[in-house]
Amino acid sequence: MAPPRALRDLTLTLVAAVAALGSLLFIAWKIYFRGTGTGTDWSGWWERELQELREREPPGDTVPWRQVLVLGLDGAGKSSILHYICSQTARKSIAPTYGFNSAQLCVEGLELDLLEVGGSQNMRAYWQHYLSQAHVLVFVVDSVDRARLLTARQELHALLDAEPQLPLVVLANKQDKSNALSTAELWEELALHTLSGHREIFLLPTSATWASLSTTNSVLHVKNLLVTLLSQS
Ligand SMILES: Nc1nc2c(ncn2[C@@H]2O[C@H](COP(=O)(O)OP(=O)(O)OP(=O)(O)O)[C@@H](O)[C@H]2O)c(=O)[nH]1
Ligand SMILES: [Mg+2]
Repeated sequence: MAPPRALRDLTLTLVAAVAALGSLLFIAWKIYFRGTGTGTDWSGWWERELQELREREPPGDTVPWRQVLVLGLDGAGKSSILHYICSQTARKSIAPTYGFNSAQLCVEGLELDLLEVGGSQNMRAYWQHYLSQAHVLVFVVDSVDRARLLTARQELHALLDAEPQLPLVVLANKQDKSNALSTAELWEELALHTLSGHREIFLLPTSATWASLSTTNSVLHVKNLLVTLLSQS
């Protein structure tokens, strides 16, 4: 005799629930053991991710490929600027970058690979590993963070010592703030005048805010500069 319809429906519901629970447990198990099963920790995980990114094959010869390495102390505005360049919109809030952040842009016959590596202290030791693949270094400075200008300068000079030919674009960011240092002041504070005369150096005022989109501090000028610079190299 066939079971009553209500009992059949209840059985089907129970089977579906058990299957869904099983899937959830399996996913939870995978996530848990990805971090702990092989004895690796969080930093080991993202280091492998960075390594893969670094070893990634550039695309074929058809479209010229250029890598823009974006560095600078934490909170300087690297992610905000990348977002602005790629979407032409500003973001109200943005999370700190733990690891890296990358974006691709096809513009005027070039494929630009924009790679930000986070700026927190523990990340800075890894910056230099990304220099050799880069076609240009964009170094973002928080123009109001006077307390850390010396650190920014030391980090920048340490990077440049390793790559004497690499073109440099310094962005004096957060120019929308009333107490921002001017580009002339930052040129001095960052000791850009002491850098070798063979390197191409640019210093641009920027502001990654909505209000600045159509001003002289617009991040869109950075995009134009990068395209001009990288079309020649
Ligand atoms: N007023 C103002 N705030 C900005 C500007 N650019 C970024 N910010 C803010 O500064 C904070 C840090 O910006 P991020 O873009 O996360 O900085 P980051 O350099 O990527 O920092 P890490 O990823 O931690 O290395 C965020 O709250 C942004 O909204 C700017 O031009 N003007
Ligand atoms: Mg960031």
